[in-house]
Amino acid sequence: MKKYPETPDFVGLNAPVCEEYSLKNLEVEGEIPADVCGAFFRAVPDPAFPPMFDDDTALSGDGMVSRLYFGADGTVDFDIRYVQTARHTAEVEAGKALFGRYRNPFTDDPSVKGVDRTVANTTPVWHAGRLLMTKEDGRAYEMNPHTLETIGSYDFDGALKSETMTAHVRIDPDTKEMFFFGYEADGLASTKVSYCIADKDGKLIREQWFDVPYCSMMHDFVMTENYALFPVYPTTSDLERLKAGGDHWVHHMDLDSWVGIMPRYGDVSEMRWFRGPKGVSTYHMMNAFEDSEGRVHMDHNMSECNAFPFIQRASGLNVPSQELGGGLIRWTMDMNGGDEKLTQATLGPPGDMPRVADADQGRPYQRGWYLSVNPELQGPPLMGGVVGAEFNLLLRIEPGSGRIDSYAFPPLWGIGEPVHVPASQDGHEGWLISIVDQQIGENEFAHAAWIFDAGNVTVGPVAKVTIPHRLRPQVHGWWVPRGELEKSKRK
Ligand code: V55
Ligand code: FE
Repeated sequence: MKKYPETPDFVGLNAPVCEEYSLKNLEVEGEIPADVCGAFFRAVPDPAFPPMFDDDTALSGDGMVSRLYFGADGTVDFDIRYVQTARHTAEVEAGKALFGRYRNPFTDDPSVKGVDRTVANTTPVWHAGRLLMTKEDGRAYEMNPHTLETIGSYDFDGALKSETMTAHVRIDPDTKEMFFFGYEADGLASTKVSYCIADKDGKLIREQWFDVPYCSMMHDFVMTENYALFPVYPTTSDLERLKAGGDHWVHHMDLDSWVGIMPRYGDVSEMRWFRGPKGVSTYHMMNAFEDSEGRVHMDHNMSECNAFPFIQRASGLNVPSQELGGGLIRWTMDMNGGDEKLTQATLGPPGDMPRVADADQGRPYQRGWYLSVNPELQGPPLMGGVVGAEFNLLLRIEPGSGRIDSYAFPPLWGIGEPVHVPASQDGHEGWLISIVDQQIGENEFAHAAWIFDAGNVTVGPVAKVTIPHRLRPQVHGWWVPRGELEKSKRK
């Protein structure tokens, strides 16, 4: 039997768990706020079989959907199930891995040629009463949000032409439309990007395609009230390299970054391109908005180089995470001006996993939250997650005033991306829920869900829910209030 490699992607906190299970009535310390009633869905990559190649990345792990359910009676339950992707199903039948390198089908076992190879492991997206497990290299899988059973690959009732769909959709808080895109829309290393709008009922009402300056790993995008923004960073693909069995992505320090901006209900021919700095890399945008002078501001967790060790290796780069630089960066683009210039300002320290309240999407906003690394940590961080070490600092930032509040974790602790739960009380900033991991022995870990008052993170959690089982680190999550879940199309 092949074994999992002894690499950071597969050991310690990242050791595969490979188990579907349910836990009822979890132990709660403190008081769960009444607003916290509903489901915290999480996407967890967990490779069901040792990979074909020992240098594989945690990003290729089979998607699992997990749900932490906060009931109206104060009980908390936990469930986790594999997404039954075509890929997972084929590998279960064979009893071994059949798909090769990250996003390179030319390295697959010939028996699975043509089989959908997405692992649906990045974000559980909730829209129009549907739960979709997404990954940017393919189409989403629809899940039953009550049973966590897989319904199947999702193409918007046959309407979607794009072969891919981002894991980072944007939902307008007023119209409830879902805006999304897909890069490599018609195949590997392509410069074609789809831009799509689904109405509040989930019907695909618009799909247009455009070309980007080069094929880029476009992980996220962002909307304002009037515009769609498509940031492009210089991590690029190449079909010949893929055919030769090479890496999907190489990062280029000497290549420009770009932001394409078009009216959100406009035509792709109206796209305007703004040129950003060379060599920079961003996975997630916190938000974007317009001001009264016709400028568009985009706040994003930028670094000076691609943060993923496996992409750096493929690019002949070796920049340790503490030297990645960047920060929470604001790029400002003047829609009245005629040139391609943008200006850059720093709002906060480096970090990732940004959040704003759903109601603030695309609007001027007073506060946001993201994760960072505690510069004063007197000991080792917790190794694990997709970039090597977990974050250990929760930040609340007021981009207007520059005020930053934080909650720091001790050595050997880590925190996953929070979801934001709105408050019913006027003026209250709501709540944040995150999975918190702690290393308690050589190969032993403890896990809990912590609930913070979003407006007062410095005092620490108001409640902790113990999860008495090994958890592999999640990528992204989504909060679905109970009322929304009940309205779901699937029972
Ligand atoms: C990311 C995650 C992915 C991926 C590409 O967080 C980028 C960034 C979990 O999979 O395939
Ligand atoms: Fe992401």
